[in-house]
Amino acid sequence: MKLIISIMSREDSDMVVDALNEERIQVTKLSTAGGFLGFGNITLMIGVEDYKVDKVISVISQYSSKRKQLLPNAMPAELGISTVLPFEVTVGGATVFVIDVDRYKKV
Ligand code: 2BA
Repeated sequence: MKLIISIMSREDSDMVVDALNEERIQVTKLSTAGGFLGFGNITLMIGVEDYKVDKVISVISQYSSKRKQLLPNAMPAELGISTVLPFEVTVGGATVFVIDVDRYKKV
């Protein structure tokens, strides 16, 4: 058995948890914060049989890997310009640890 620990944004974590629950994979969600930037993030703890590890990593990659997104960037009205110029930002990204579990027991 393995324990997968994965850190990602709160927005992405909702989709990851839903997709894992649909696969009948249990998840514990912790509210955490990055030590460097101090931004809030989510840490998921997922205990699974070894053969499910790749499936979990593929779900995490599908819903939380780094991607580009266009955001609207409205020009200030004082400039008399009504154009909205989109700009590109990078969102998402997950860190994944896979750890051997010596013993798993529910009492
Ligand atoms: P990422 O490497 O994508 O890391 C995002 C968040 O994932 C981190 O938030 C942290 O909460 C967690 N994380 C990543 N790698 C980890 C690890 N090996 N062990 C435990 N937790 C881990 P932050 O610490 O706030 O970092 C945010 C972003 O700032 C990082 O994005 C990275 O691009 C940058 N960064 C982090 N530490 C840095 C440093 N010492 N020097 C320069 N840049 C740093």
